[in-house]
Amino acid sequence: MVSIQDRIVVITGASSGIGASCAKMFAQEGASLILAARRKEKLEAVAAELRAAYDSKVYLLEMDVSDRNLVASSFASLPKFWREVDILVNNAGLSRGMDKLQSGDIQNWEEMIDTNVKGLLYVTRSLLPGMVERNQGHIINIGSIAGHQTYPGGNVYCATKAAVRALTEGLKLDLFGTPIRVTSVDPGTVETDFSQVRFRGDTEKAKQVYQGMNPLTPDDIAEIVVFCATRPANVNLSEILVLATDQSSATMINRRS
Ligand code: 8X3
Repeated sequence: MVSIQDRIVVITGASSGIGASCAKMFAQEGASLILAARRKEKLEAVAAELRAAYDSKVYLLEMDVSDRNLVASSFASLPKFWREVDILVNNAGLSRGMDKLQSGDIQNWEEMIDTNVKGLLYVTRSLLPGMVERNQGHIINIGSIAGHQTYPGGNVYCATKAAVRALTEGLKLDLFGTPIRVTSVDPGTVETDFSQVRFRGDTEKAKQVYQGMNPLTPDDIAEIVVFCATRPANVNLSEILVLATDQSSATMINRRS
């Protein structure tokens, strides 16, 4: 394991779920963290925990990744200490609804495309030139099984995650000849507020997603993300599909009740 002590790590969507778990696990390894999310109070709570538990250096960005100008200006105006970002975890993402395409809510589509695809691009476009200039860096995209398999009602969400997969590949091609690493960690069912967001707070529907199965936890994924970031420089984990043992495909989930 290669030390990432004092490395500067940007994590988007860091206020909850996989992002917050990544923040915790990178903090445990002594990294300095730039945490970005829309919800300032939640971000502040995560930061307070990390400062108290690990004495971490944390810088917060209250930011919607789909706000192109805000993303550009937030990263352009980072204080000197924080400018040389070593690792970017593109985690911010969401799903909205599971309607058939013929009855899909166009506003939901926009939100998913804007966050999962455009947001990832805006953040990457802001930070990658510095990595190229310094000849150092690692981009870790959080994809999904949904980028490998399309499931009924998944249409646009699956398309955005297929786009993330293509962008991970494209990045690696465009970075040919540089030492910059590009990784995609693609989870299946992870118990977070993902389903609450998808079903807009319909707790019953959200609960059914995890009903009777043993899902992955955000910590399971964060551990893998940190594993990728701590390999020796000659090792690039390109793509990791991570499923709960109870999940055999996007649609086959073993439920005991
Ligand atoms: C989350 C996994 O299968 O609910 O990206 O789309 S799934």
